Amino acid sequence: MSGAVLTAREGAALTITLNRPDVLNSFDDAMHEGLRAAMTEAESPEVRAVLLTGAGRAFCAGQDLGGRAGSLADLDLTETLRANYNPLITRLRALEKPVIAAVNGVAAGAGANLALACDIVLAAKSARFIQAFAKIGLIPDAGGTWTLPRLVGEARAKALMLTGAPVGAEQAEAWGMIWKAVEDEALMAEAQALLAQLAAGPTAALAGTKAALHASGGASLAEQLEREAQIQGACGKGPDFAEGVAAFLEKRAPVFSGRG
Ligand code: T3D
Repeated sequence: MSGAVLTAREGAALTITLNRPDVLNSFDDAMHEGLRAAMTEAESPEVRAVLLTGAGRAFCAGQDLGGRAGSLADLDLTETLRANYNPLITRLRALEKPVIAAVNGVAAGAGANLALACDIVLAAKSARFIQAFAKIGLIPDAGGTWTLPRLVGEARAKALMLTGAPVGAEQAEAWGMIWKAVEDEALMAEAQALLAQLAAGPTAALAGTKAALHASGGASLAEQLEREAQIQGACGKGPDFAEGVAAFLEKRAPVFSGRG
């Protein structure tokens, strides 16, 4: 595992830390390589919930612009996105377990859109989200043009992306862009508690919930009702449904296996 990305397992809970604090955890090749390895670890069946955060004072400042100095004639950003950001966002969203982002500081460019691709976003009150792309002559990437308008509507997404104006965590919460803004000192404890809760959850049902929600945007009500029926059918045959019902009837906390 590259030092640019750290992973730590506690039981079924995996914490992934972006670890280039001197450059605000901006993406270079080592970071992408480390994230590919971390995603492979996240995809293993032993992992049932994932937390993504940043080392130091930032979450992630997007692409490392230091590596973009000088002649850019040979740079093919289409291929860069296809090779790095696109698979990362695709894998993150498709992960069959919940992914929490603990946004501990500024999240800019692809760093902002990486955070927003996670399932539940907690942010320190001092954190900011910045669609920084227009300031350097690029369009938003890492899925931002898809994710942000779905979260906050086209009017806000467009203004944020065309101006590069920062959004503070509390504003982001008020707009429904993130789940919650948390006092800075409380962020990691709250995120770790949520991680532990989700890692002990009915993993297949949580994965099914994600899948159903993700499919809903492009589906009719009839299609979505049928999708719910299919996924619920599978959940109904699994041990976690039996355990959930037994625990309810026995007035105790459920112990989910996460196996279905
Ligand atoms: O090229 C491709 O592959 C295409 C893909 C693009 C995806 C993208 O993400 S494009 C967008 C790239 N990111 C940005 O444009 C953001 C650049 N950074 C900033 O605007 C600011 O740093 C922040 C608003 C994020 C934070 O500001 P502030 O004042 O809190 O910190 P700072 O002083 O600007 O930065 C602290 C250090 O981190 C500084 O280094 P120094 O002076 O201490 O040696 C700064 O240069 C460095 N840093 C911050 N962001 C980046 C970075 N170094 C390299 N790349 C960065 N993105």
